[in-house]
Amino acid sequence: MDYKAVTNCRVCKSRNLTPYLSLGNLPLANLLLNNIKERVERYPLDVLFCNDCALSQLSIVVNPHILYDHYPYYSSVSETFRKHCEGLAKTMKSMARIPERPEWLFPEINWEEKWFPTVLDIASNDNCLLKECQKLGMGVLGCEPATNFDMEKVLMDKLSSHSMSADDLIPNFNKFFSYETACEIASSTIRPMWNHSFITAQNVLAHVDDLHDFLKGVHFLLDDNGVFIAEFPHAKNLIENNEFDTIYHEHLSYFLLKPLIFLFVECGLKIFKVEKLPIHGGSLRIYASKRVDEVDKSVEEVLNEEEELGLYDLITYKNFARHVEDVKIHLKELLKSLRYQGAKVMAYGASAKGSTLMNYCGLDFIDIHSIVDETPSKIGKFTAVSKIPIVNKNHFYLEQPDYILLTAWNFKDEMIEKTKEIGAKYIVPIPRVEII
Ligand code: DWN
Ligand code: ZN
Repeated sequence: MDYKAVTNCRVCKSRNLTPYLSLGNLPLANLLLNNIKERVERYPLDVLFCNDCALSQLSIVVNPHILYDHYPYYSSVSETFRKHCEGLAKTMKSMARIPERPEWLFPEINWEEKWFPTVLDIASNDNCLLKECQKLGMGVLGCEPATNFDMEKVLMDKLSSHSMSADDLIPNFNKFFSYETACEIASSTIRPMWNHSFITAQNVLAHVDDLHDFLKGVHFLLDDNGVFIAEFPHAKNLIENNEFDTIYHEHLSYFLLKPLIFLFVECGLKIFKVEKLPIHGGSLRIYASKRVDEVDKSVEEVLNEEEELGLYDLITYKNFARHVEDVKIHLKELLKSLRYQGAKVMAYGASAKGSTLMNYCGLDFIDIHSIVDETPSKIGKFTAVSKIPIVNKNHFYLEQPDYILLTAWNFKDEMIEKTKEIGAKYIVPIPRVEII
C-alpha cells in the first residue's frame, strides 16, 4: 500500500477531526520526471483540524520510502538558508556550557574557549547546518535517510563554493530517525553524544508520522544538559498569509505551538524558549530540554498570540480555505491574459510548494515556458503533471522572459537580487497574486 488513512490525531490521539481544505488529487511534490510520458500517481491532499488540540494534519500518510529514499531537494542551494544555518550554529556555540568533567581533568586548559559540543542533526540533507557547525569546531553527526546526498556531495560543494577536505567529512546515519535509530546511534562508536550536546531538527517534524516515537529517540539521546532545537513552518503564517502551497504530501502536520507543548510534555521534554524566524515563509524555532528551571516569556507570548488570532478555532480554518481559491482564480486569469499578450513567463524555483501551486491551479507548460532551478539534480527533469521543463539559470539569459513567477516566493529577495539584470517583472503568487 502506498499510503494509509489518518483516523486519530497524531498528537493527542483524538478522533474528533474535521476536514477543512481539499486541494484535490495531486502528485508528490518532489516527484520530477525524466520524461513527460512517465506514469504519475496522484494522492488526495486534504487537511483535517483536530478539535481537541488544534493540530492541522493531512488525511493520509504516504509511505516515507516513496518520498525520501531519493530526495532531490538540497538545502544549500539557497544562500539565505545557509546564512540561517550559520546563525543557528553560532547560537548553539554561544549556548554551549562546559561540562564539569573537563575542568578538573585538565585545569590548565581554558575550557570556555576549547569546549565544543556535539551536534546531531536529524534529516541533515546536504549537511548545510552541520558544515556551519563544523566551521565553529563542533563535533557533528548527521542522520539522513536519503541515499543521494553522499554521491552528489562533491558536486554540491563546488556549487556552494564551500570546499570540503577529506578531514571535514561528516559521518551520517543513513536511516530515518526513530527510537530504534537513536539506540543504534547511542551504541555506535561513530561519534559519541557528549554531555551538553545538541540535537537539531530543521524542517523535519512536519514530515514525521509517529511523533511520539521520534521524540522518544530524542529523549533517549539527550543528556540532562542537552538541548533539542527544532524549526518548522508556523501554522499561524500558513493561515495569515494564505501559504496553502506549503501543503503537500511530505508535510503531514502544520504546527502551532500549543499542540507541540502538549506533545513534548508527554514525551518528557519541556519547551523553554521560542523564536520567530522569517525563513520559509515564517517559522518557529523551539528549544526543549529534559530539565528546565525557567521558561522564557516567549512561550507564553506565542501561545497568547495563537489564541487571540483564533487559531484554536475551526472557523478560522474554514475561512482560510475560502481564500485559497482566490489565488487559483487570479493566477490563472493573469497567466491567460499574459499569454494573449504574447508575453513569455518563466518560473524560478522547482520547489515542492511550486508543485502544489501549479497543480492545484491547473497550470502547465502552456502557461509557464520553463522553470529555472540551480539544484543540479533537478535540472533536465520535468515537473509532474504540469510537465514543465526544469532548466539551469543560463536559460533566463537565453530566453529573456518578460515575467518570472516566483514559485519559491519565500526566497524572493535572494531570487530577485540574482536575476535583476534580466529586466523581467516578477509575479509573486503568495499571499495574493502580485506583479512587482
Ligand atoms: O520542508 C521542506 C521545505 C522546508 O523545503 C521540504 N519538504 C522541501 C522544501 O520545500 P520547497 O521545495 O518548497 O523549498 P524551497 O527551499 O522554497 O525550494 C526552493 C527551490 O528553488 C529549490 O529547488 C532551490 C531553488 N533555488 C534556486 O534554484 N536558486 C532557490 C534559491 C533561493 C535560489 O537562489
Ligand atoms: Zn489532537
